[in-house]
Amino acid sequence: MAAKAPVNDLNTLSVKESGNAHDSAGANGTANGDAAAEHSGEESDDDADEHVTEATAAAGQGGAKEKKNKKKKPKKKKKKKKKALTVQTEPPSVLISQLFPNNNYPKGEEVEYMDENRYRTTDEEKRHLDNINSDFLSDYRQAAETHRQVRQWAQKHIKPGQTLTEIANGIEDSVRRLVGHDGLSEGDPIIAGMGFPTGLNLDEIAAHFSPNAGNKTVLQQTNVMKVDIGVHVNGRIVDSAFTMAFDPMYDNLLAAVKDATNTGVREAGIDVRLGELGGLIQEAMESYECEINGTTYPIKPIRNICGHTILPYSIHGTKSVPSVKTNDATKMEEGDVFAIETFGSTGTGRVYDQGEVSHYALRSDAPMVDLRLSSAKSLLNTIKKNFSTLPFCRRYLDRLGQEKYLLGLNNLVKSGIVEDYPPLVDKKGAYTAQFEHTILLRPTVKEVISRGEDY
Ligand SMILES: [Co+2]
Repeated sequence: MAAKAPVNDLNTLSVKESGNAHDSAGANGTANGDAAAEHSGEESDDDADEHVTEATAAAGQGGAKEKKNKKKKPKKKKKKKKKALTVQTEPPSVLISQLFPNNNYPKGEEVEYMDENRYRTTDEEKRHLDNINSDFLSDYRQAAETHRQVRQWAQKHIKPGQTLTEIANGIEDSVRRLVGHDGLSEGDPIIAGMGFPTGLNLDEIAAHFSPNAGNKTVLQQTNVMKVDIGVHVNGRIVDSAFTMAFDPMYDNLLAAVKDATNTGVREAGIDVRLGELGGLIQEAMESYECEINGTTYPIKPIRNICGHTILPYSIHGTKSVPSVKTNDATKMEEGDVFAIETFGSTGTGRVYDQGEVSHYALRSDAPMVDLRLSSAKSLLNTIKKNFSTLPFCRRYLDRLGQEKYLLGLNNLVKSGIVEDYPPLVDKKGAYTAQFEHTILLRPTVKEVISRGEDY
């Protein structure tokens, strides 16, 4: 999920003086969800061992069918346990904790630090720091594996002719199944599930669009669609996005942005200055052009959308990663979690708020306001219990059974308690693309937690 540039009119080479963003809110320390950690995998492991039939049935249709065919009544008799599923289904339905028992989730791509930080790979103290963070790492890896499995299924099955609503629901239902939390009972979405609303952004819409109830938009062969998916486990949010196009005419646009994002991921590291990193991203992006319907366009980085740090239960931390060169001398630090995201455009390279809002989030610095409107009061309670400061969308309120909440929601936005995130849009007729990874600046290595075979 994209962060707007910290300064509205972001002219090249002068964002802001560094210094104010130096309080390192390292993501490693502040585990918000210790109590919830017990929920993440253990139950399913138990199921897999002792109540295998239930586990498979719960895991998907395959299991359910098996159960039906076996007519044997005396359950006690069969000592031989039925095998729990060890491969993922299509659509995804098997718990990630069942595919990877004992919290042994696959690592992301580990990259050694360079130069003065090379010592970290083997340093005893740094290795110790790394080891005491095992809950943080396993939550992050579980969220990342969920992200990979769901998005790779999505990449295979999303086709023109589908509605954005069915695409979003397909992705979100899959995420919730794989982490084992349907998010329907009070407080459940906070344990694990969607880290933010699924962005399905077409053409000139760069970010923050997700269909609201009743949206009938159908994906077209000519669309360029950014798919931005957030998965969280105990508040550890993996934020990663890719772009889909069905016409090869857009290939260079996609290649430019993939290269720019990978440049940012590659050059990121402890002590790297954010403004300089922006310069490297810009250089990669601007080395491409793309011919669309007979016109050749230079690919511009969208300069007022940024990458960002991620904190527990909070998608936008205090630091931002520009995709153009700036004077921001703020450094990346040990323990930071960054979403490295870049957007390329055939348009102006600037986005504006436009269209109906779908994304919202409770502000972590929300003021104490005496709410007059009772609907706002009760909605705020629902938001706190189910999302805390995780971004949510109107569909997430709908599925919790909330009705006629718009007045209350707008009241919370006006009171400064909830922030709205309108769609971010370049000029009409422009095409935009996005790629994004989440990286952990561990004490010993950089881990590109969301890296997959696909991107
Ligand atoms: Co993001």
